[in-house]
Amino acid sequence: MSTADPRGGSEPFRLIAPDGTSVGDTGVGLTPDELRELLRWMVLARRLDRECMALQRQGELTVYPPFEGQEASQVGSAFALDPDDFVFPSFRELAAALVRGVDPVQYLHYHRGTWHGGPYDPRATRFAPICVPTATQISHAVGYAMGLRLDGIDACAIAYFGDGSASEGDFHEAANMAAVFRSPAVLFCQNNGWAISVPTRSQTSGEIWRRAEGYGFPGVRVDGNDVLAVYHVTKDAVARARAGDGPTLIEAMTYRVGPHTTADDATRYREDAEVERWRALDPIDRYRTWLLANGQADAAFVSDCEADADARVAEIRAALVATESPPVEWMFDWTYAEPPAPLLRQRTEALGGA
Ligand SMILES: Cc1ncc(C[n+]2csc(CCOP(=O)(O)OP(=O)(O)O)c2C)c(N)n1
Ligand SMILES: [Mg+2]
Repeated sequence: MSTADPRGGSEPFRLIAPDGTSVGDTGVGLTPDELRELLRWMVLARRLDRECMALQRQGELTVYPPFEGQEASQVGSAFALDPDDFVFPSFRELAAALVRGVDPVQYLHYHRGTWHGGPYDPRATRFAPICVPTATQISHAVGYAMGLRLDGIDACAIAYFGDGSASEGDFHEAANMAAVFRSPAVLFCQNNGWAISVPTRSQTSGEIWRRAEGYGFPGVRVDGNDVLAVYHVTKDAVARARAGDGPTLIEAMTYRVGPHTTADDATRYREDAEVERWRALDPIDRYRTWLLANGQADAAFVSDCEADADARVAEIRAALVATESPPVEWMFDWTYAEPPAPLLRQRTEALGGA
C-alpha cells in the first residue's frame, strides 16, 4: 500500500506506515507501558465516540460531532503534553479530553444540553471549555501562553482547530501575534479533509503547514493517523515552546470518517470510495499491528483494552442518562446582573407563570 497522503501534496512526517511497519526511528522516548497506553486511549476513545453517536440517535444527546478516524491525532498530541500545559479545544476533541483526565460524563453534558461548555473545571483539568465559534480558541491559546511566559511559568498552551478554521482571520491574527511575541503556543491543525461540506482544496490553494514560514516560525506536516509520529512532533513543539523558542504550527493529515455532526448527512457531498480509502489507513489498526509485530503488546493486552473500554463506556452511559435536568431558571442566570425585561418575561413564562 502506498504511504502517500491520498490527497497528494507534501509527504507528511511518518514513523509507522499504514501496514504497521516502521519507516522511521520509532524510539520516541516512551516506555513500553506508555506505548501500550496510547493504544488503550485510542480504543477507549473510539468506543466512546461510537457510543455518543448511539446516544444522540436515542435522544440522550442533542447533537454530537464524531471524531472517528482522528484518534491518533488527538491521543498522540495530548499525550505529549505536561500536566501544566493548557489545552484550548474546538468542539471535536473528546479524545484529547479523555487523555487530559477530563471526566467524560461532565464533558458530555455540553452535548446533552445540561450545561454550557460542560461543567468540568477548566483550571483543574487544564482543558478549556468546548469552543464552537471556529478558530476563536487559537487566539485564546496564544494569549494564555503569553501570560504563562510573563508570569515565568514553565508551560505552554495548545490550540486544536480544523483545516476550515485555518481560513478564518482569527487563525492568521493568532499566528502573527504568537510569532511576534514568541508565545509558547502549539497550533495544532487537524486537517480532516472537510469543513462540513467544503473540501480542503476549496479552502486553500497551498498547504496549511507552510504558512508558518511566512509568520516566522516552524511548521510541520505529520501523518495524523500515525500516533507515534504525532506524539513525536508535538513533543518537539512543546519543548521549543518551553525553551522560549516560540510557537510551532503542526498540520496533522487525518480524516473524519463519520459525518460533521449528527445533524449532517455526509453522503450528500462526498464519495463512499474516499471514505473507504481512509478506512484502510485506520490509525488504531495501524498502531495495534505495530505493537504486536514489535513484541510491545500481545493479543491478551488488546482484548483487555477492548473489554476495559466496553466497561468504562457502559459506566459513562449510565451516569449520563441518569442525570436529572437542571432547574429551568438556571437558563436565565449568570449572564446579567440586572436582566432586561424581555428576559425576565421569558423566565416567568418558562417557569409556568403568566
Ligand atoms: C465563526 C463560525 N463560523 C461558522 C461556524 C459553523 N461551523 C461549525 S464547524 C464549521 C467547519 C469547521 O471545519 P474545520 O475547521 O475543518 O473543523 P472540523 O469540523 O472539520 O473538525 C463551521 C463552518 C462556526 N461554528 N463558527
Ligand atoms: Mg476539517
